[in-house]
Amino acid sequence: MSSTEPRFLADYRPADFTINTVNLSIELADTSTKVINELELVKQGDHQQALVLNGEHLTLISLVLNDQPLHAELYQLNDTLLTIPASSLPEGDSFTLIITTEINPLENTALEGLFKSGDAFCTQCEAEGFRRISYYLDRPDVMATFTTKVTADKTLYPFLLSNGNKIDSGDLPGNQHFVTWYDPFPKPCYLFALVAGNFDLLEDKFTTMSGREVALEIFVDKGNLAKAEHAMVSLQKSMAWDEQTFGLEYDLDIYMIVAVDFFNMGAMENKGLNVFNSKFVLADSQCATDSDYFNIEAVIAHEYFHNWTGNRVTCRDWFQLSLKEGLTVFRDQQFSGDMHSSAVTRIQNVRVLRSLQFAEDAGPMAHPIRPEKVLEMNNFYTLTVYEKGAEVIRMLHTLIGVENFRKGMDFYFARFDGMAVTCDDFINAMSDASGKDLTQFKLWYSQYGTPVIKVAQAFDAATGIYTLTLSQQSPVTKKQENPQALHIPIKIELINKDFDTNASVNTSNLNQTKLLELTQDTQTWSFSGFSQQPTLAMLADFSAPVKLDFSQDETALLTVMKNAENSFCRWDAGQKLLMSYIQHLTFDADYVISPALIDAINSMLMGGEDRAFIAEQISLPSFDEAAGLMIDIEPLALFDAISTLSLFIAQGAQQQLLATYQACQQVGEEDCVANRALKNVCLSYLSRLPEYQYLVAEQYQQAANNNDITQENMTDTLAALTCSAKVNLPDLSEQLQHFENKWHDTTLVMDKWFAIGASIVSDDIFTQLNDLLKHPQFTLKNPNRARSIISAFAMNNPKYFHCKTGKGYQFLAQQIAKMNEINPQVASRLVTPLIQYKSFATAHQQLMKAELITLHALPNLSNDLKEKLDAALI
Ligand code: 0A1
Ligand code: ZN
Repeated sequence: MSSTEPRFLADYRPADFTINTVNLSIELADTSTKVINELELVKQGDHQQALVLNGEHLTLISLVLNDQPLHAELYQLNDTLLTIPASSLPEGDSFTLIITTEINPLENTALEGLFKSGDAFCTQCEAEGFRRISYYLDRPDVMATFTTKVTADKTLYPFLLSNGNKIDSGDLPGNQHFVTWYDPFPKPCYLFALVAGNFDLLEDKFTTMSGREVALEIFVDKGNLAKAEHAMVSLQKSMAWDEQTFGLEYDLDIYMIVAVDFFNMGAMENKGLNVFNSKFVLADSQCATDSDYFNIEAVIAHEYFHNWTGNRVTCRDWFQLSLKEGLTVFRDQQFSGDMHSSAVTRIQNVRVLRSLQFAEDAGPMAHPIRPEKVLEMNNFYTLTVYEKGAEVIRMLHTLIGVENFRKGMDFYFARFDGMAVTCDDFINAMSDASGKDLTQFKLWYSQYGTPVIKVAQAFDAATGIYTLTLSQQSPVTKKQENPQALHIPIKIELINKDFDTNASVNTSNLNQTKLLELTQDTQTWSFSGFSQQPTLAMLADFSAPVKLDFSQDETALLTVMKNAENSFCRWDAGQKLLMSYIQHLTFDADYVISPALIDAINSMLMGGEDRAFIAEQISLPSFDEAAGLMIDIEPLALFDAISTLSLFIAQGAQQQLLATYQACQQVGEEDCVANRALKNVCLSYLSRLPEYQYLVAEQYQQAANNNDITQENMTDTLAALTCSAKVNLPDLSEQLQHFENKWHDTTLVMDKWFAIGASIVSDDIFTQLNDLLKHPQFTLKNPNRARSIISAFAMNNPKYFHCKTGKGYQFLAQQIAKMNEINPQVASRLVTPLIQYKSFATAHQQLMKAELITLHALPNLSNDLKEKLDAALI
């Protein structure tokens, strides 16, 4: 219900009033929570502007200005704003305003502002949720110190939490009690948080590098204490890493994390009181997979790192969101790489970027990492702002080097601690620290779309000079008619074919690694001293978020796969080879795949790489990754092409796949994560062959019934179930029944069960989806649960999502329509696969578009959905 007018970056102006202190008193009750908000306001400069406060879904009880009641005729109120004209404001620059409102948390299914998650109260204020708690200057450049008194029933809500340090508490009549919190760090209201509930509490501590002791507290639903241990260890690792890597120390005496089941996003970095989707906190060996463990550590780190990059230095306005998000994602990716295999972490990050962000950047909602026009801010928590934003920071890191980057971070904090700043401020700090001119680099913040780099090579045998010409092109569209050349770091490796490909040692001096800075439309580099044309390995470490227009033949790709030093290039060459077969098969189902592929797969399986890396090497590009490289996609032909290739590899490499599967099963504790990863990729190939399908049943039986907590891990159970669902094996329904019986009481595990159910590759899927929707545990009100059917189907079941009757699109649209009434933010995220309709072949485009038109006509269309549908339907 926020304003339906778009806002523009170009219109930014500083606030006419600021707020020094906020004194909140919140008396919690399910349907009528009372909020008393006492503000100390300061007029900025000499002006006669009205004081305009944001507020939505609030019932105003009273206003008191400088201790005098403000009567209704002296202010204006509408659905989104409270306006006090200059004529009603007191003389002088400072004044106090006490606003009393009432809100209804129980009815708040949008999960923004104050809402109930199960039996607990909790808040979500980013980006503009505080205005659903009280009238306020709800913008990130208004920073105030908050004192928060929370009052509630003592039995139902023994824990009353807010930001900062606890300064007072006590009992009140009627079984009520209160706790008062004071946060000494001025903050924008989007970092405000409140939680009240009855939890189990895991406590530990961390001693900072300067010797201060910080209490660490993780609050989880009753009975889940043991499941918080991994999160606690992850937090301690994150705190230590940020001290070691960036010299950044935690600043309050207490750091709290609360896990809740009802949450729109992953987690939220509220000062001193993070609120987490329970999916990113709870894990134990029985119910979590290896990727759950990995993701929990990464999200805990991400939120912790925000304490400096986001909270101590925050954003001037929401257009600058990538200032905190791109930088913090970069930091969490570096952390994950340091904690695990940096090569595999990088590959996984690139997979996400290429499969999902590239599609966003080519779709109707494409925007620069610093958007210029926003209707609903919640629509801009995107892969572009986060993941491409992190790639932009990574390019900076590559261009100026690790030491200058660290120096730039030091400059940034020295200049801007306690302030709300811009992306330009960050880049300027990096430029000043490194002495590098980053003027052109800043274009990455204002241009959108994935640049394409065209590669041309030449070799002069007489002189031994190798010449490389690179041209760049960003998309030209109506919104971006004249894109400029970007400053792009291109890391390459030149592989000297002369050397013995069987040599296992001392290859390093034979390859040359270069960092090229592409700054013009077209640029040429020459390298001398080659007796034969070297083989080019482009984009080492994926040094820039670009697409390549570069066709390398099979021999060259095999050379890169074998001989590049850069692990990313070795992996990427393999993926290119696989992708070329997928492309051929999409256009010609009878295309004959070269048997050389089987040799390549076999040698990867037997190669000396670590097993997690091999798992990535032999995994096929996903449907989305492949789609990202095509135009006029025929989704069913693409699905069949991937299946054909998968079957071809399974048949051709079956012996080595089986041998590897068995070898991975034999190893003990050491590298068990990598072993499971490789084993399960092998299983997914083998499950395509009837003679090996017994392995899936065996693995399910063994893993799902193993109650030895030292060995149990849900990875193997889920991998077996996924194989059963993808191939629709006869044991599937029995396995799903067994799984449900075992886990029906565990919410997060049941989300996995629903997701498997929605991704079954079966002609019966629409009946099954309807059964799942009718399951007693299904509710659209819990976003994780809603996504477990709806997103799982749209993202993981391409064969039926894109079925030619259009039923898949219709299913998604029907669920979005329901969700629009319940939770607009989640509804708006669900629409992503439909708005990208223009990348598909005409028949699919039409079916998808018809659903978008139906949605556009919905009676209560939210701003969130409207912004996307408008963009998609022009
Ligand atoms: N800042 C959080 C993510 C977040 C963003 C928006 C939310 O509600 C609209 C909730 C969380 C992060 O980056 O982790
Ligand atoms: Zn973040």
